[in-house]
Amino acid sequence: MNINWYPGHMKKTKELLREQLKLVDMVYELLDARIPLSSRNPDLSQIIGNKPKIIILNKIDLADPQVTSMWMEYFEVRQTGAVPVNTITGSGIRQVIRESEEIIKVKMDDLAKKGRKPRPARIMVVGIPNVGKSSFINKLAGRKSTQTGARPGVTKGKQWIRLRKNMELLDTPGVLWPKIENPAVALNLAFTGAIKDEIMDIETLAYKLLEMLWVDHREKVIERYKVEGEYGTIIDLMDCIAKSRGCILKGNEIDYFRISNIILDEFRSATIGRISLERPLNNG
Ligand SMILES: Nc1nc2c(ncn2[C@@H]2O[C@H](COP(=O)(O)OP(=O)(O)O)[C@@H](O)[C@H]2O)c(=O)[nH]1
Ligand SMILES: [Mg+2]
Repeated sequence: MNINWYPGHMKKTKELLREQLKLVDMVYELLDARIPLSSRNPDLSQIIGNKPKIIILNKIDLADPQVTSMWMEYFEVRQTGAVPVNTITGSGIRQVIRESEEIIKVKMDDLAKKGRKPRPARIMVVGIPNVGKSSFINKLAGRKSTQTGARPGVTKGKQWIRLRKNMELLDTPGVLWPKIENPAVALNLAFTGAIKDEIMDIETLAYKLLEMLWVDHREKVIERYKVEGEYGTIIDLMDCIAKSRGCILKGNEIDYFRISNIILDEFRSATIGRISLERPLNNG
């Protein structure tokens, strides 16, 4: 599982993030609700130091609601508030704003005590590619947002989005690369589409996905693809699904490429069902 971009980008990205983070008072860390640990960059806490942070569990519409509740508890126990969000519908956004206001108030009271003038709190969104940073920023900013442009005392060229009177968002989201030395993590990221088919070819990936689904979510596979409960091999199962979907080439060959794409797409869009790939208990 060689990923070419990983080692080269890692250091540069970290440095850039460190620079950007100097400008902000608070961080929104976006995680994929289906894989909160795999989508988390373990270096982040070291990079952001003691800045306040709100964890956003995004794409809850794709995750198993029961498992998401377990994750909420997991983060609560660890004293980091997490807010479940769907950035497509905007569900959870109001809670994010409410919790941010509380953190901002503490920060601004602190500044006031030091005799400093009040100013809007500056916030940055961080997360791995495809976790929903841009969608989140759009939903948070809404239509009323304005580009405030570069401000005095702040690095030139940085764009700030005014969210409300006391909040500004750095409009370049901080991109984190996931840690993917662990093959299970790499698979979770590939299954959910966080890393685009870079770790293996699409057919192997779909095979691995189907294998996992057959073990952990068999009833959903049976329901979706109207297959039997028993198969000799995963390939037999895949062939059966391919035939029922008309993925057949000339000469009666199975079109593995097409059926692989179908299975991956239907998993990623939760058409097969709302499935969480990580649970707090299994992952510690
Ligand atoms: N189902 C679902 N899809 C989402 C959600 N948030 C983002 N997406 C989708 O995930 C993909 C990546 O989103 P984007 O905002 O570009 O992610 P970024 O790379 O972190 O900026 C897009 O296709 C979004 O429509 C969500 O809450 N639910
Ligand atoms: Mg983006």
